[in-house]
Order: sequence, then structure tokens, then C-alpha cells
Amino acid sequence: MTQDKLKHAVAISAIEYVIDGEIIGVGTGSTANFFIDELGKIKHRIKGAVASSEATAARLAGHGIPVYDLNEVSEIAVYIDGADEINAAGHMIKGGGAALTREKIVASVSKQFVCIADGSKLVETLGKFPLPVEVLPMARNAVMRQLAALGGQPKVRTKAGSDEIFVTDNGGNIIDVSGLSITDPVALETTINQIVGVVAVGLFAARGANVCLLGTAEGVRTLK
Ligand code: ABF
Repeated sequence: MTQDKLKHAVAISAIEYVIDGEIIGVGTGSTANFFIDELGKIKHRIKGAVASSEATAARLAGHGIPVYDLNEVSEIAVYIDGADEINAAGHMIKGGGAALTREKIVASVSKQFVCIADGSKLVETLGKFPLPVEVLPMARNAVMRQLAALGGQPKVRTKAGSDEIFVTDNGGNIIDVSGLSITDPVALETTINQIVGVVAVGLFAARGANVCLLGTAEGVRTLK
């Protein structure tokens, strides 16, 4: 099975977690895109969605799904999103798609986080995937020095195929930190959150996934 088929399979399974009449939190990325396309087929069952990025908002709207601003919503029943890495405890690295800050905000008001991913994302120890950290542009180099002091190799994200610094939906920049072996994800999330100039770190550990639907050649595996 191709990776896309595995992503599609978990997106279909995630529909079971959609609660009728509710507003659904929706993530970003290729797996989330498969989910949005499935959500479009049952859009009459939901009230609408809150998007974690401009790209997701546009795709939801393209399916005719009402997109709510988070300020109009006090609680979200379920948030469904992909990940770059996930461990058996539901701790994740996210942000490869640069939407980590909005993803974290939407996840923070959601009762349940359902992670959808192909099986290759399951790891024993987080950190092989470079950890994304969103920063305010003026703090870029200051934060990079502190991330290096934590033992990582920080690199400013640039636009694909160019030297131009990448800018997020929030006007921030992303620092990707490689070389970390994250044995205590909750502690590292707290430490990086405390660096002045950091907007959000792509470690989702203090609030991880409640359920992970993993696409494998043998079918969709559910980790709880
Ligand atoms: C989002 O999409 C991210 O947090 C993560 O970076 C990415 C995963 O992308 P994909 O589903 O395309 O592998 O969920």
C-alpha cells in the first residue's frame, strides 16, 4: 500500500470520531487533507469546523463546510490532525507543515485529540524528525543560541527551493532543531516554552493525542 493509501485509510476511520451537530477542530497537512475531503462527504452532520491554518480553512470552505473563528467557539468536542512523529504515549512532534502554533491553540480547547498518521510516524523516541519551533522574527538568533545550548542543531526554515526565510500564517519564523533525542518530551516542551521569543514549540506532550489511528499494511491500528 502506498503512504497516501494509508493516510486515506486513517482519514476514513477518523470520521467515526466526528460528533454530530458539533464544531470539529481540523488540522493541517496531507493526512488532514484526506480527512477534510471525507468530512466534506458528511458535512450535513456537523455544524462546522475550526481550522488550524489558512490552507485548511480554504479546503474546508471549498467543500462548503462553515469555518468558524476560534473566538466564536468556547469548546471543541474533537480535534483531528496528523503528526510528524508520535510515540506510544501519544506525545508528538508536529509543525513540519508550519502550522504548529494554530494547531496547538485549537488542540488546547478540544476535549479529544485524534491523531491520524501512517505507520511510519510511530517512533520509540521522538527527535529524529527535526523539532519545529515558531519564533518572533526579531528573536530568531537569540532563540537559536538557546536551542543550541540544549544540545540541538537549530536551522532557520527557508521557503522550498530558496534562501528566503519562511514566514508562517502568524508572521513568525520557524527554527527546525535536529539532533535531539527527546527522552522526556513534557520537560523539553516546558523548557522550550520558557525561552523568550518562542511562540510555540512543535512538541505536543503536555497535551498529547488521546487516540492515534495508525495506517498499516494490516489495516488501521488504534492506539489509546
Ligand atoms: C500537521 O501536518 C503537522 O503538524 C505535521 O507537521 C504535518 C503532518 O503532515 P502529513 O500529514 O502531510 O504527513 O499535522
